[in-house]
Amino acid sequence: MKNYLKIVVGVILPALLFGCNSQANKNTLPVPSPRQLNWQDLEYYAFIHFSINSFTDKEWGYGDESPKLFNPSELDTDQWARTISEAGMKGVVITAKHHDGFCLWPSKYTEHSVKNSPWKNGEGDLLKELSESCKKYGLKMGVYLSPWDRNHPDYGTEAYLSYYRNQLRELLTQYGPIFEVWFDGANGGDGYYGGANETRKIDNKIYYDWPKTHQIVRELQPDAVMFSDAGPDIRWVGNEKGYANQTTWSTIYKDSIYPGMPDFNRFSSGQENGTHFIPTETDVSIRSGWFYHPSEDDEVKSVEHLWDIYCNSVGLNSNLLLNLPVDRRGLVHENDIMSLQGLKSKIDRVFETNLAIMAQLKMESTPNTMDSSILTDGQRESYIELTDKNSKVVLEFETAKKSNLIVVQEAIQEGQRIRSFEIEVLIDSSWQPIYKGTTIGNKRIVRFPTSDIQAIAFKLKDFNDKALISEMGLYFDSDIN
Ligand code: FUL
Repeated sequence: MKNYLKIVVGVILPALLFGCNSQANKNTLPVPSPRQLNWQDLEYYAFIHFSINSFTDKEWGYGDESPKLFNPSELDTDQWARTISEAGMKGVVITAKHHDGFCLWPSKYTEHSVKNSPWKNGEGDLLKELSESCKKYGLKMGVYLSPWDRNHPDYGTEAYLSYYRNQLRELLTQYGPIFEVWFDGANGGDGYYGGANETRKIDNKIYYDWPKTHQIVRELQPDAVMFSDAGPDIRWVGNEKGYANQTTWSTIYKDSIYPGMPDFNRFSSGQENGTHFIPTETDVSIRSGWFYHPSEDDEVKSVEHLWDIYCNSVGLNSNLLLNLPVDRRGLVHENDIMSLQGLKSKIDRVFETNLAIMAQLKMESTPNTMDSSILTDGQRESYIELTDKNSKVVLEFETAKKSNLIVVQEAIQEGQRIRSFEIEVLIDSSWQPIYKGTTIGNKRIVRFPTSDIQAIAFKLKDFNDKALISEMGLYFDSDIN
């Protein structure tokens, strides 16, 4: 009932204000599925790369490593989950199997796993431990299962696909709810392959027969989103640096991209008129490597760097998947924890007070002023609808507000529509342009030099059919004077 009221406010009231009677629900744009919307709400969650590579100082194991090398001395998944939850992240995706083929759970389909390692005398199951820790700390769990397997003798044949799918079934049935399944795009090349020691090339487009594998995920974990370079639910942002494109459409022509395609970057901005809603996920490691290397202990990304990444991923219509390379003890390293905590307190500090709550909302084509709650209630379902190009949404303050950051969100449940916008602010009674942007989507974070502002004017320049703005926020990052 509450939601119903909000939808009425969101659609009808602005329609009255602007004298239009269009219905936002009637559109033909691709829109997110409920599972994609739930995923988009998570915004920030962890990746963990931990496996045999953590002990061999490598990024890509060849596949011939002895399981005996996997021997963490103090492995504690509660420490991971506590760290992740205290960092304000909502979940964790774990490398259940990386390219070297070593499995962190005792898969019944291979000997190349924890069951032949000294860890817990071969009795351990890391996925089980992590799923229990996630439950304890209220985190969602996701799994990365590398399609490329440099250990398996059958890699490159049909038999391997059955093996891969059997493993996927194990992961999706033994460890409770899974929120995300991560299908890596790195595929094929040289490897051990059961002793063949050769190069195996596969055709990325056809070998994996992905629709069949996707079906297993839909059947066993219908709420899970699937990541790959090309979706089907979420897609790669196109780089591993942590920065989404300034223009980021969540829409794409699904068949224009495929996992592992060579010139993928051409499409990393998405395609405005794309036929499918497949938003981006930004994956980046807190260190340069994905796996732990002692030499990188003093090269953990700083809080400032992570904040910049956050603003350029979550703040550019993407979600942030931040990798933590668990160390040889089996713990998230102290230096990584310091940066994570620093980022958490920065995010808390900046977003503690939405100054826009104190504003009066004005639209150009009407003399009416209303309070700003429709834009500051944190509800995607309540939004204002604008149908005229060059419409303005103005937030006015009684007294000037010291600020330097604006957040704008579209009602993406109705599709992504805004192509370009500008922001002006009123300083000492004079309007000054501070920003020109393109897409918004789920969230756009705009940073600008600290100013005492009396009003903000959000000016729509261009959009598809109509613009639906669900949230606006004004904040002050006190680290910048
Ligand atoms: C890449 C892999 O090759 C890297 O090792 C890492 O797992 C990264 C997240 O994805 O494609």
